[in-house]
Amino acid sequence: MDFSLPSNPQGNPQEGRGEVSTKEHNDHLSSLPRQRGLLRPIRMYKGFWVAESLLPRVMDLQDHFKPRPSDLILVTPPKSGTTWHKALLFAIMNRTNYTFAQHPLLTRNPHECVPFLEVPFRHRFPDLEAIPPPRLLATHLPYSILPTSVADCGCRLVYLCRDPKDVVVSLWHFARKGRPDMGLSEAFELFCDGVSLSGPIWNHILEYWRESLRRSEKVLFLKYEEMMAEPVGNVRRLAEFVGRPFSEEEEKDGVVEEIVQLCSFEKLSSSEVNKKGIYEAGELTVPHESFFRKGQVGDWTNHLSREMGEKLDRIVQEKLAGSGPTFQAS
Ligand code: PAP
Repeated sequence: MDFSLPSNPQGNPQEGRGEVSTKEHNDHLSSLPRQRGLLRPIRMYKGFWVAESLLPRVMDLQDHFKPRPSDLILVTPPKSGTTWHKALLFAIMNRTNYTFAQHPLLTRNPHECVPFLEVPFRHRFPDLEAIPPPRLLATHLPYSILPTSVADCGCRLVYLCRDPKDVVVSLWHFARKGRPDMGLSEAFELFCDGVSLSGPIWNHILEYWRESLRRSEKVLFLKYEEMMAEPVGNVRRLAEFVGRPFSEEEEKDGVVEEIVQLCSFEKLSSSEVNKKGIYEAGELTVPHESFFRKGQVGDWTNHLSREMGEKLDRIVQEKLAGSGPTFQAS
């Protein structure tokens, strides 16, 4: 994602535009409901909470982003396995370009390999136009905030979500490094009220769930829990979906297992770059190690009471109105 690095695995795009400050946008922005947010101030935009500092970029994307049919976009609510799936998709898409012994993922954080549409990296927005096809991109944006051109152009979306109980716990651990005053119960109540980055999470999930039913050949809906339970089978599924199925020879050579291993929590979290590196996303400076906490299903039971778990389950089930995905009880 560092587009100033000449050895960027996705090309060498120059500094992006991304600084739209038209009066119209600014007036609109300052009229939107505002909250302090867990990590940084957020505003309610088209029914979702978006980081205030990213809104000009989001509006700019809506007006100017030019998706290509060959694009592949990973979409996640924050803390649902983005870093892991950036790594998996990058490894799948680039498997003929690198050996596993000398792979970019051994020396770069996955966020450096796959840019977010809306998040700056080292104070710049990516110049999306300069990335050669097929572009591998990522976003936390809800479907209704994505530029409509994304659906029209027919590019593929991989959507990944996670049990909201584990999401809120992961989010709180991440956020409290910057906001030590934020208690878990306060973060939990805000989350239950729908107040979280790209939230309400249930609407985020529901929008992509519906789209995956409507356009299953273009929108793949995945859950963190099923990826954890069966990574090899699901990496095959991902490769097929993105139009790069594994050949018989690759299967024989164990390429699928190599990818799973390369992107595993243990492997990624133990690399030097992920133990020591820093991720700079505009006003946020985050140690890479913060993206690798526990990587487990059901860790919420160590932090939330049973009543809290039941409350969030009830809210999510009700909001998904019986028509969306379910999350395993743990
Ligand atoms: P982001 O939204 O800030 O990019 P994201 O990568 O989506 O964060 O989520 C981080 C979670 O994924 C962490 O979960 P935890 O707090 O419950 O532990 C992190 O540990 C987990 N994670 C990171 N890498 C992997 C991996 N390779 N396999 C499984 N889980 C992982």
